[in-house]
Amino acid sequence: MKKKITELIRERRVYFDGGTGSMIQSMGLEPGEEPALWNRTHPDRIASIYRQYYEAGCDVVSTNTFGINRTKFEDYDELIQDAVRICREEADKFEEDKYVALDVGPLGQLLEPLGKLPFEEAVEIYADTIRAAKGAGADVIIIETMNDAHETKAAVLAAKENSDLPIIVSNVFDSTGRMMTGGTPGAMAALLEGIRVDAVGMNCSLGPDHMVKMVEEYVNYTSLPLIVMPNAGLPKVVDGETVYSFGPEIFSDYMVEIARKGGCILGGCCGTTPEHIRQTIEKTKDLPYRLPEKKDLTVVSSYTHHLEIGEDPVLIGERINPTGKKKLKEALRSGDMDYILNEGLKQEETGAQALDVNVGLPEIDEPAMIYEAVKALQAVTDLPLQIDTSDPVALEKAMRIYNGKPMVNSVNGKQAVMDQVFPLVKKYGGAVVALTIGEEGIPEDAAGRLQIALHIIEEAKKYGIDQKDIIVDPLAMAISSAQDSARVALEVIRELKKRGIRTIMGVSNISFGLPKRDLINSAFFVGAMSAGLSCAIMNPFSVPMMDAWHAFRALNCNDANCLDYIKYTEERVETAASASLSVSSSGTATSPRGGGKDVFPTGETSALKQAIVSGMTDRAARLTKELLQTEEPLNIINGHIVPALDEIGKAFESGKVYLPQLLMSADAASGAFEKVKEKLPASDSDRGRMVILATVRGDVHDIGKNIVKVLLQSYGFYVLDLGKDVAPEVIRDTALETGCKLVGLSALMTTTVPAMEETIRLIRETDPSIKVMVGGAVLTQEYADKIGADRYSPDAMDAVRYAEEFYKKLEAGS
Ligand code: B1M
Repeated sequence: MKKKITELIRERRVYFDGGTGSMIQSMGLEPGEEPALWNRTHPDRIASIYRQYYEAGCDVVSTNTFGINRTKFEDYDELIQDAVRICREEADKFEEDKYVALDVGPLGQLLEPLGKLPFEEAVEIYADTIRAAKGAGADVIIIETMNDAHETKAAVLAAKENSDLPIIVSNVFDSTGRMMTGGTPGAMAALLEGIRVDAVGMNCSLGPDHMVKMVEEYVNYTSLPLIVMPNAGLPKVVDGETVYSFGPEIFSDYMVEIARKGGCILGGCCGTTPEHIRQTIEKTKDLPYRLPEKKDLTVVSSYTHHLEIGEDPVLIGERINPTGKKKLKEALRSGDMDYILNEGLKQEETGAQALDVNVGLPEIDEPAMIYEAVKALQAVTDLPLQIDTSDPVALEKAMRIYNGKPMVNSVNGKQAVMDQVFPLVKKYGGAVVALTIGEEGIPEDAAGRLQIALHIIEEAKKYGIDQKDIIVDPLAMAISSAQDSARVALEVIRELKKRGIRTIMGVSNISFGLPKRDLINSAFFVGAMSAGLSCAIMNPFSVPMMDAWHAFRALNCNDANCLDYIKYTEERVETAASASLSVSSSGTATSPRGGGKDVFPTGETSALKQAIVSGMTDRAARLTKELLQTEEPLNIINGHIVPALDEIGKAFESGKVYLPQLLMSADAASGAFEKVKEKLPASDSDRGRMVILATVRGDVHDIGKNIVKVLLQSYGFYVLDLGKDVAPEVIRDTALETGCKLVGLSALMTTTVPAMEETIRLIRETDPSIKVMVGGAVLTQEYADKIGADRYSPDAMDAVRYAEEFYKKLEAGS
């Protein structure tokens, strides 16, 4: 009987096929022709590609369905059925067991907040794809070439909810080791193992040489079989033909290295052929085979990174929790998301490594609010989130939209609660906070609490949830009412530590009802860390608590060479010099890094800049409105908006922030600019003084061009804005058709300046009397001269000056 593919992978190395798209191209795909349509128009050729791969020795061949979904093809379902059916027919012609993988690729649209596609709509589109393949004969689903964590999660959820087939997921990492939206192998391993797929790995983008290193990294994190399908190197165009740098021999030599380092499922991507795979199989099939060892790592993740909960105590910011916080309660009631985001960002700034998110108030719709809060927070911070709710509906909503593997707060030893929470953890993945509360309440002694913890762990196993994903809270009860409660909690931590069980505790509760609470809290915190506490839910604005944490880490060898400690003390002294540190009896204090006070206080000159850098669109718009009462519109552009974008641009360049943050900042800058625009003097435009503006081909940066446009308009020019990514021919033709004699071009990337040069050349060839002014961050006077521009404008005001000069001369007839 044919084995399930998952069984086969457990036994031996399994081989996938190589490039399908590049094979189709080599078989005569016309420029502009859709490869997907070949399932109908050239089924024989598609069958031949499948056959060649099976003959080369592949166990599994992926269907020609990579780009098919309902947003691209009306008859997507028929195209998918055809592709799978043809592959099945070819597979069944072989005596050995051959497998068919339904190939699912990215949708080609960015998900919210980066783009416009809502997460649930993405799930639905993928669900239609999965359903369309039903009954056609696929054995496994491969979700591949995914470069965004959130989209990957949408595809996996759709697959799980609409099919029982095994799921393999392959992401695309670039040469910096990250996905387009910033995710690392560690982040993807956490997310995908949490959500329980059957194999993980990488394909495309890099050649096998680069992938060797990525394999080394990935095997450190995953316990699942690793799939590796590199390109045949980078493509080059030689004599009009696309050529890849690695032929079958070199490619397969690298694949030997990949197999030795832990590749369990091997195949190829763009540019690889049946011969690449045949040689790979020949050279690797007899190499020793082993699955990655099971990792006992407790991890949670965000869309960019994973956070390990183990020997180095982790700080979880407790401030997004309305208990005892009047302002947060008000914000929740009025739906003031900015306030919540600000609390999150301040805690991040102060050193929190994850954020607890609790928005429960009796009078609000908690499921709706937690969904919005998680969505908004993960748009501005990449700290992992701890979803804190006792409402299972709210929990599911938040876990579903969360872009990573969350920490879930909480479950307890009551059967009804475990029955609600564990199925959700099994489905969406998560590390669960297990409170030591049983059917009879909280045992007073350590033995009772330990027993509950062990019972929760046993019960979780029934759902396939490992001990590593249970983090036990021994519960810190106030010593003012039960004095030995600190001692009991520490004993539970020590007992759990002996058994290799991770622990978590809300530390501050211990001092409830006592004065100078931070004194008690920080002493208790040190005691708990010494007993082995893995993570603390605490107030990162409390200086004594942060002091205790830094000092403990230095003493406990968690902080190599005490470098974090030294940096912390330097910053602490600096801040203390400018603002005296005070510890209030409520336990909050001004933090050395600015926490405890609003880091973006309204009215401060840096507030708008900070809001843009943090990607807070509503806040940026509001602050701009306020600033406009005291500052000139142009000052706001040059003094706040542009510097903020420069700062985020630098952070992006140095790899400190990733594309999502860049996009959020761009959005916030555009929001701020919209407000500025309202205040710029409106002027009757004069069609006789026309300027054509465009961002050149290949470049989507249009914030600067839009500023130039509005400023020109406010000076009375009529602007014909052709938008962004505009082809040279379109710009030239528009100038000719309208008779406009002044064209403005914007380009922000070194890679798009050649398109600017080409546009100028086309315009010159057709009408040398047309003047072209150019601008954009990458340009210089020298560059502008080199590409033949008439004017280089370093800023928008200069563009206005040049347009004025130009029309003055034109009108004077010179
Ligand atoms: Co990107 N981006 N970006 N980006 N982005 C830059 C330009 C970059 C320098 C960041 C970096 O790495 N440091 C870098 C280019 C590197 C290079 O080529 N040397 C870069 C990159 C690499 C990329 C992507 C490739 C990232 C990726 O996907 N991996 C990608 C490219 C997409 C594409 O275009 N094909 C990308 C995408 C994006 C976003 C979509 C996220 C977003 C753009 C949103 C939008 O514009 N709608 C974005 C942003 C915001 C930036 C930065 C941070 C800011 C750009 C900006 O708006 N500045 C930028 C870093 C930086 O510039 N510091 C960066 C503010 C704006 C007012 O300035 O446009 O210069 P500027 O305009 C000024 C003047 O130059 C002048 O007047 C304006 C006002 O004073 N001016 C003119 C401009 N045009 C003029 C025309 C004139 C006259 C004056 O006459 C006609």
